[in-house]
Amino acid sequence: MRANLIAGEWVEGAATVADVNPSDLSDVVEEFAVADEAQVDAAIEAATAAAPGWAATSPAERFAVLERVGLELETRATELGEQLSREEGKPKGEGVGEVLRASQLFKFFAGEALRVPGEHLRSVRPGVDVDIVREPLGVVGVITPWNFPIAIPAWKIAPALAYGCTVVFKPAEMVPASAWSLVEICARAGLPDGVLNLVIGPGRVVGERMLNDPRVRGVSFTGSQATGARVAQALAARFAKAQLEMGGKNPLVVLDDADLEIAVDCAAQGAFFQTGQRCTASSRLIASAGIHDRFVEELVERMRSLRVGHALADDTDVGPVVSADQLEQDLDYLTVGRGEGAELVHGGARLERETEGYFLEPALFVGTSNEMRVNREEIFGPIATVIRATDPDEALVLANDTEFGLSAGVCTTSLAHAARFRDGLQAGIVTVNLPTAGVDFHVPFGGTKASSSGSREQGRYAVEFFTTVKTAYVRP
Ligand code: UN1
Repeated sequence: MRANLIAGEWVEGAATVADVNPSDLSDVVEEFAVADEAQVDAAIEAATAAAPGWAATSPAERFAVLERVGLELETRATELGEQLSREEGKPKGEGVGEVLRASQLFKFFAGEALRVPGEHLRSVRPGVDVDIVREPLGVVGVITPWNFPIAIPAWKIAPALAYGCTVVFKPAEMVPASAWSLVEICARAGLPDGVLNLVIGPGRVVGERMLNDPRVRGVSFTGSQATGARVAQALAARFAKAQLEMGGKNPLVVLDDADLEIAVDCAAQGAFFQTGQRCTASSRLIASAGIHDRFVEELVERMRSLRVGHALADDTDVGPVVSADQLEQDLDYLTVGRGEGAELVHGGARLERETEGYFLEPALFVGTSNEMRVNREEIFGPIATVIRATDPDEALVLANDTEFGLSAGVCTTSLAHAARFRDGLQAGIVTVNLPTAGVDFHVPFGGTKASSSGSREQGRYAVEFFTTVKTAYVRP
């Protein structure tokens, strides 16, 4: 049993939660302590008590701690990557890659701790100076989803610590092992007690407590739209800051002049890798009339070659769906799509493997219209749709006809089309001849419309959320 970290102490809970391997339901990764309300309060209390001390540390001290975390993550990438794949189900290579990304995030924000921005101006009043400084927000809540068990915690916790905030961290209960390992590494890297607290438990207990406590000055959340709305409401009611990353229904437009191989590669990776369980997944493939049939044919060919299996097997391209609930949701959408008249040209079958797991064959619907539910709602599984567009103009209209705006891509060899779609796509992230998913660690991440709310995550833009601005007028 692995415990929660509160005020520098590893504390057990009244209950535990089992971390089960979705590739092999007989394999329990570990049991984890579940925090109750009093423990969440204690974690908030500890983060509050630790806040002034941590805010007062020098940039060099914060740099040193974050860099140590980054280095240990890098050294242990294989071990932690396999643990991640075991608990979440993404193939080993992607698990290891994700741990390396977490390492890079910590190293990046180690550097950012050294260059917290500020400004010095002369006042409009003679003899007065103006200093504009950024101060830590204070205690922040970090609520993370199950699909990136270490990278998303890293990209919230690393900037929080770099900019001098203290943290109460609630990871997804389905994948606590990666979160626990990250916190354990941080604790050993020299963080003072209470600066980072881990409270594993359900949203209705742990999350709610954090949302309603006035000492928590902001919450950075990635997860579903419904929960995001709840977070936003609770925080708005007490004027605390919210940073929300939610769903996507990301279009990938394939124009007649696209390089077919690149387009198929982008679609297969973007739609099906990591079992389609990414908010940046290319779930709506919009192909213009002149390339549509060839694109579908080649994509189906590629799908046939994808090996679905145990996340830790060497030859697996696509791992299992994360849970029984998620699998049920995916299967429901397959039924919904068929009912709406979409044609399933490949996949959608539950697959038997040596171990009992949630294996689902990647599925492709064609002949879909943008009005169908399978084109409006985020499925979050290995299911993509194809919409036929008459020309680039219609493709752009279809791409933008969605409530979401996280990521959007276009495949084209025309510079003019590339420029037009880069400017015209309504999304926080736009890609040209690249998958809509799989982003860099040193530049901003986030969306428009109903995908995101609050300031951007990652890169130097992360400073906006984790700090407040103080304007000091000084007459020497
Ligand atoms: C990526 O595509 O590399 O939950 C990152 C998600 C996103 C992260 C995607 N917040 O899928």
